[in-house]
Amino acid sequence: MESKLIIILIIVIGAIAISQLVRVYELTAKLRKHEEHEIPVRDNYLNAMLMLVFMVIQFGGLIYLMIKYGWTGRGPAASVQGEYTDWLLDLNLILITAIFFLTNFLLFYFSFKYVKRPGVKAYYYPHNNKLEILWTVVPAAVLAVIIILGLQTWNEVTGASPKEAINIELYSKQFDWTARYSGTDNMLGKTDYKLILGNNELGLMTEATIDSSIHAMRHGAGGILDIQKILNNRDTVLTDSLVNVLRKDLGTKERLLRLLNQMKATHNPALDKQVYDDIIQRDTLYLCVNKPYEFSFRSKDVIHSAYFPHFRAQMNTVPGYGTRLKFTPNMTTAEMRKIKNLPAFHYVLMCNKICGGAHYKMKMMVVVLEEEEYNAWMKGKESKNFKATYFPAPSAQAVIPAESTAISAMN
Ligand SMILES: [Cu+2]
Repeated sequence: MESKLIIILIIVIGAIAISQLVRVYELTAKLRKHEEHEIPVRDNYLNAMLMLVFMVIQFGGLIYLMIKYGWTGRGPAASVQGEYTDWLLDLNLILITAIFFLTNFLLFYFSFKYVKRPGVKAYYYPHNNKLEILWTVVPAAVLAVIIILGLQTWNEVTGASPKEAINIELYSKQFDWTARYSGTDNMLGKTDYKLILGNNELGLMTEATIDSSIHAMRHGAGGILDIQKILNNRDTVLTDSLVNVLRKDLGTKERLLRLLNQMKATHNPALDKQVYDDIIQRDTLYLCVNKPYEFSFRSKDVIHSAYFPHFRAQMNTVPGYGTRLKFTPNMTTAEMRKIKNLPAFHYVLMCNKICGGAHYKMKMMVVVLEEEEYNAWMKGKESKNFKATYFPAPSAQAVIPAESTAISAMN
């Protein structure tokens, strides 16, 4: 408290001192019969020199940084689409850099050259149509070229994937990424948020997952039957506010149950196999070099953004709204390690939208493999598809269908 007071006091006294000094300077100038707006010739020449010095420091600094961190500081792109966008960025950067040097040179050099000299009057030159046309048409033409090339690149990068593209879903939530490979059929099975349960975190849709969600909604902990039991128990006294909360919760769950029953009625069990061969993968995303990938995104909670800096790809993930992105990795992790001379380098997928407290660590490692290595990895994964993880042991496999028939009998 005291130290703050002293700091404020120092600032106030400092301001008063400066204003008094300025006042003294003005008065002495008056005594010397010298008006304050009359700048001495010596000061003008000094300022002109400083203009040149500033220009040299500015240009030198920029060139130094470009040499130190590489021309753009980006490093090589690791995808086909990334090479297109890098080409466009380089073109823009070349133009911007050239114009920067040219305009800044003119600005500072002319300030130096045309310094005010005693007895020299400035030349009055108010207007020139030719010049006006020149500096309107040339930037317009350059901008048109940039925009046309930009639209072309945009269409290439965001356009539809080729048919043979591998489908992968990336599911975002606070604070991690889960990948879902589409399995042997290259088709991602259907999903619904209402099916999200402990053993079905991505809400995949099959007859069995619908049944277990219906079961959980009715019989699970905090389910409809539990709430009804509390509300109907005449031996306990509930406060009004608690009754309200419970009734609201009950209403929501009854509505969800109705929707689940509708889902069950319209679900086509023939589609289950699209879900069962899907492979859920955490922590590391494995990709095959030179294969086109089509990524679909979902979000469980808030808006996240899937950012693959080395592949120059980014897309928001939005709750309740699917988004997509494509790229073809064209450099394996091993190749990039060699180019960067960093033996421990890894590609990453990061969240690029401030999405909450642990946003900073919401990332997934990405490993790009040669086709052979990738196929070997995938072979090991195929036996761990959704079906295998959802029905872990043969004994459990027998229990769940029995349970589900019991549930459908109850409904
Ligand atoms: Cu996030």
